Amino acid sequence: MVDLKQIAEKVIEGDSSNVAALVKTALAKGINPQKILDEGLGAGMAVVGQRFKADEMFIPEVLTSANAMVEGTGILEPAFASSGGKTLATVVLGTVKGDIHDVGKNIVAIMLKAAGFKALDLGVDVPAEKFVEVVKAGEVSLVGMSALLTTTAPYMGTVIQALKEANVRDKVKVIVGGAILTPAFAQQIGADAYAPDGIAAAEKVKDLLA
Ligand code: B1M
Repeated sequence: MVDLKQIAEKVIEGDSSNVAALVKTALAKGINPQKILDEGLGAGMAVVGQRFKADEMFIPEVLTSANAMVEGTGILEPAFASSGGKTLATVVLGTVKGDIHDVGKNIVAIMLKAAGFKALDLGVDVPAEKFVEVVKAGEVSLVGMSALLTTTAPYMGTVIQALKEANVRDKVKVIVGGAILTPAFAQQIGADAYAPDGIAAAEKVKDLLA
């Protein structure tokens, strides 16, 4: 019998190969993928989040755990289709036009994948039209934008305006982040949420799409 707590522990340890092996065994034993996600992988990542907030774990360790979680969710993904489990929501991410900083955005992408979302990463220097095109085309539930420059942050507002003009703003939630941003700025440009780091971003996205 696979103990889901063991999966959680291996996520906390950042032990990707054992996470993969245990998730495969759990699936083979017929355990529901949603249960594996919630009580195994997700439970482990929740502890990682708490330890990060308490300064007991730091970014490199958090990323190792997140990568282990991503490994596990990758194995679960095909099983979701046939299990009746919730379909994983897709979020689209990008660093906005004029800005090529991507380290933070990449961390956010990993955290969102670790939280069980499909993260479609558009990269850097992303124009409003590209965000609109992707939202119009598909099953995207949320748009995440990153900006690190005082000069590019206002472009996030331009993207939100473009989503409104394309009549798709209501289809998606919008979350923004980047070192120079504040919750007040996020509110001012009409975003649904602001997050200061990757862990908080994953928590906010879960709340927004609950
Ligand atoms: Co640039 N840069 N840079 N830079 N750079 C900053 C941002 C700067 C603060 C440095 C400084 O002057 N002290 C400054 C901006 C000042 C300002 O506008 N207020 C600056 C500048 C001026 C520039 C250039 C204009 C320099 C020049 O050429 N004259 C130029 C601009 C290029 C462009 O984008 N068009 C430039 C270029 C570069 C490099 C290419 C050399 C390189 C980027 C490489 C890359 O990203 N691949 C670079 C770097 C590395 C930095 C610093 C040193 C580090 C950024 C970083 O990676 N941080 C940065 C100084 C600093 O921030 N201390 C600086 C680590 C990362 C983990 O944190 O990105 O904040 P961060 O992400 C966090 C959170 O903010 C949050 O979660 C992340 C994970 O915890 N978060 C989100 C981020 N996005 C989120 C999205 C969310 C939610 C949370 O939801 C979707």
